[in-house]
Amino acid sequence: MSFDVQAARAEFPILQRQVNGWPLIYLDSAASAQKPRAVTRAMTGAVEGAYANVHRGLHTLANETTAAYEGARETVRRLINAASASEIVFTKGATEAINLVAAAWGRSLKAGDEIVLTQMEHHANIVPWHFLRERQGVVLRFVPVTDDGRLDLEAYRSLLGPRTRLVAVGHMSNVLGTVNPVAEMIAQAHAAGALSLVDGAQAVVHGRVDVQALDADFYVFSGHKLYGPTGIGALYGKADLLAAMPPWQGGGEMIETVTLEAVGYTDPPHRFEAGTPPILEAIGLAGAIGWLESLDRDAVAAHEQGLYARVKERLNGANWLTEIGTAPGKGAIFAFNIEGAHAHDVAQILDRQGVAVRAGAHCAEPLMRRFGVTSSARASFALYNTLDEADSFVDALVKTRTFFS
Ligand code: 7TS
Repeated sequence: MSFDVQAARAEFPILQRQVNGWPLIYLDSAASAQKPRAVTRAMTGAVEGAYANVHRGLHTLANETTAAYEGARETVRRLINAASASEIVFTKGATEAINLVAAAWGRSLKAGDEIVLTQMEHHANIVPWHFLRERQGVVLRFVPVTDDGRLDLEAYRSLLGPRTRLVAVGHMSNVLGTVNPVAEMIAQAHAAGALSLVDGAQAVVHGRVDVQALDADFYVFSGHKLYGPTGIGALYGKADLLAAMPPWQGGGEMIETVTLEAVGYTDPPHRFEAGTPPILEAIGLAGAIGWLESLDRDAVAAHEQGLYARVKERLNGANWLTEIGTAPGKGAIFAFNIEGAHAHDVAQILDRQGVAVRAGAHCAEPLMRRFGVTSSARASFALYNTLDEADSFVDALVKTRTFFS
């Protein structure tokens, strides 16, 4: 198999848009990806064909919708090769999934227990752990980042100790593009008697993930970056860990029995899905995953790498621009600053040329601080971007630079 980018683009009507009189060049997919027709089709199909609340009906539509919702869980299981669909908890996204683990699993942590994080984490994988520091006296330790944007693995090993309870690490940085050696890090965490949580919000989009091969204890991601809808994401947790965890939110669907005196909780995953879940969003996510699985994902990854390589090649020798993150094997994310220019101004001038990039701290303030900047611009590539777009982006950048020199 191979990958036909034009055929893929045809599935994304929004890519036909003009922006400020230019054809849209959407390079902000790391923030949120555009959606293929498979997503709209799946969601519209449910709305117009089979919709009711899940799990609680004895009528046909309720049963059909429940089957579709639980089918979506099976699709997510397949995507990350979990052993069982009951190890997949639907959440609002990666952020909510990490908050769930911090609140439910983290509740038993004691003052002095340690969690190892890294300097390159998204705030979603920092702030929930700070809650445990503030509320329970948990100690946070951070793996430093090298100048080229890798984790200092020697420092990581030295941070692991008898009090380490959890290592929580991003699989792929949303700023640097670095792909971290999580399998190796998880093995070392386990050797130290600690559990692992992997933030796969970026990594799951660009490569195959196998939670069993990684031996990850928890793995989280968001649907909207994976070409799916907003409002849906997943928490994978090993069956025995989820089974031992107390619930987080309470309400309908997560109970076994309720009396005026007591409650009994149901088994995972439903124990962690209080209330009416994001039914249509889960069905839409399954549509996105099904569509993605119809592609040759290795060829897609090679295509994305080719886009990044083209930008790098075209900018070779450009001394007016500094890239943040140059680790070997990094993914197709290009964070940069233009000398003498604020990233927000760069993004606005690019927007006037139809090019959508993100600018700011990318919800990674500790990482920005590590590199001595307060913000950067960031172009992030998706499977629907073309080499022509990569060229146009560089042309637009060169033009943008003239405003500042
Ligand atoms: N983890 C990583 C690595 C991310 O990149 C993001 C979102 C999240 C967690 C949070 O995901 P959410 O869907 O729960 O919000 N990253 C970005 C970004 O890079 N620009 O906007 C959002």
